[in-house]
Amino acid sequence: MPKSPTSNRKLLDWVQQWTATLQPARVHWCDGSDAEYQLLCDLMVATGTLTRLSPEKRPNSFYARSDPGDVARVEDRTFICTASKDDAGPTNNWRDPAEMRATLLAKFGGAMRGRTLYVIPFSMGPIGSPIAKIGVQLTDSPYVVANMRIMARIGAPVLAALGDGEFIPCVHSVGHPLPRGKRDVPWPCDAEHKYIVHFPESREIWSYGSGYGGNALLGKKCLALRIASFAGRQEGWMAEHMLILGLTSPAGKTYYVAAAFPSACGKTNLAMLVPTLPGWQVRTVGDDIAWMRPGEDGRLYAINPEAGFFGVAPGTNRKSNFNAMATLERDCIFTNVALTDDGDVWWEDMTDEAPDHLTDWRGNSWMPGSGSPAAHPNARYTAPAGACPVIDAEWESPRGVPISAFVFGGRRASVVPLVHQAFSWEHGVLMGATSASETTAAAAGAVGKLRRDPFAMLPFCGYNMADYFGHWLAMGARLGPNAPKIFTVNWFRKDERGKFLWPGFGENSRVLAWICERLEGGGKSRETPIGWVPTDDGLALEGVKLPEGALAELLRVDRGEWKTEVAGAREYFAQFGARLPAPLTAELDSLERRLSAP
Ligand code: SAT
Ligand code: MN
Repeated sequence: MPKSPTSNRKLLDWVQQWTATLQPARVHWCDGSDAEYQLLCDLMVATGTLTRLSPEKRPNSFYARSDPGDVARVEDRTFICTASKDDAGPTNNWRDPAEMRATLLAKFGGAMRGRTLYVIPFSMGPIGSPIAKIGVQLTDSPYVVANMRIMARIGAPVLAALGDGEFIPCVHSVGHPLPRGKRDVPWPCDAEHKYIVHFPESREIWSYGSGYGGNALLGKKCLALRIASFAGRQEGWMAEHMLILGLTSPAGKTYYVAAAFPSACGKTNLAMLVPTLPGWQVRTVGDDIAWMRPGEDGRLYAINPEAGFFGVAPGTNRKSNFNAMATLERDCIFTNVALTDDGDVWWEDMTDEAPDHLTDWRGNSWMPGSGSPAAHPNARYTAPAGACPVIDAEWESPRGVPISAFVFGGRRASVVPLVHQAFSWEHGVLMGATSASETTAAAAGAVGKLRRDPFAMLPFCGYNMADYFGHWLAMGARLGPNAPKIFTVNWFRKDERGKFLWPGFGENSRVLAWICERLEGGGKSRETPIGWVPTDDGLALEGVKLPEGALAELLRVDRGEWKTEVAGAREYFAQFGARLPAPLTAELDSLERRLSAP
């Protein structure tokens, strides 16, 4: 590709200005070609960033081991910089935009010395889709370029679509300049000084110090969720932390469902589920993010803005996610999993038994019983979505797919039943706003702690969460009778000995089938104070082996426990003050009344 393959003045000026600040040794405009990808991968093999996996075992696939200080998203280093602190809201880390710019400009000054600055034009969403958005990321990490090529549409076709139009500028540096004569490290970063920074009002992203996942692949959480959620409120659409799946009934009718779960709670497994319920079929549109707009017919249409899966590897196997395993057979990048002695990858629960010997994610020799996991719990694969055997025929449709139902979920050992349906859109918004989940390894910090994670957007909402609730209410009013129906699921309820009550995975199709029946006005259910719950014979359970009493416990709604939930929700809502939309308080009051009614 020529040195500057665009005539977009704004883009050229922006690249030039940042080149002056970052002082890279050279600038490379990414064309997104396969030849470029191969060249970059070869380069990273030479520098030790990547290991090529055995071509017999996993063709065209690579392995990366990160710095142990750079293994997950860093929520306490993620900032929303709006002019007014209240516009970021109490759930975000706010910084004054001018102060943050000054702090970061000092960090970015000379940050790319000795390195190549890669310019990555990328499209979130099918190129040319009316719902898609174009960004341009500057980065000094070839690992980021290679991952972005899988996760988004990048390069020359994006520049062509951009023309002289607007793009979202994204600046990224690993923060590890390379003085002349100094040897590079396999995973350069500045682990102690990470900044993942968003300026939603001017739609800019600045990320410094990390090379990992959502911190560094700026199209994903930074653009497609934080900036897009802000833009969606301004422009009347929605950017959500949701998988999208198509479910076809034995009668041949397809329903598209969008489901919000926090990171590492099984979105990818659900999106690619192999139904155990005979006659049903699941197809995948996306596994992490949904962008949705009302269509001309008044229904809500969703696209997957991504082109790949950045999934949690540990726990993935042929039983838990057959289709993911098939997707991972070639053309992938694996990060922080373990390496087998014959040049393949392994992670916890990939097979029933661990190999006799491995090299773990830290590069140490590992044997079963070593006492520490071989793969990091947030080890990831980066895989092209098109390789998924059950990818939906419509997954790249520019207009998107019509959504019939929203599902909220999280990890809850108690209280929340297997499935329940909201009485109304407003009640559903309350469900989303009050959802909570036990924390996972996807973000740095404690694992297994229950925290409120509204709409699974706590780490990803680019503005005041109370205004976000208001936006949901407004979208419902606009969609009226075309609004999707809203459900909450919980695959993770446990018995008193701490064992999961529900087998999950493919069996979740039984819950999805009930949801579809409800959409058609059927689905045997009973009214409870918290919503519609299946009757004891409401779910198709032939062939599922549940322990004695498990079903009753899975569907149990305990008024006392739910009153405690309501009290917790009130406390949580208090932080939003007068900004909390009144209909949410009204919904919470009604719920409380129903719980207290005889
Ligand atoms: O944010 S990441 O893309 O690293 C993964 C996640 O937390 O969902
Ligand atoms: Mn996610």
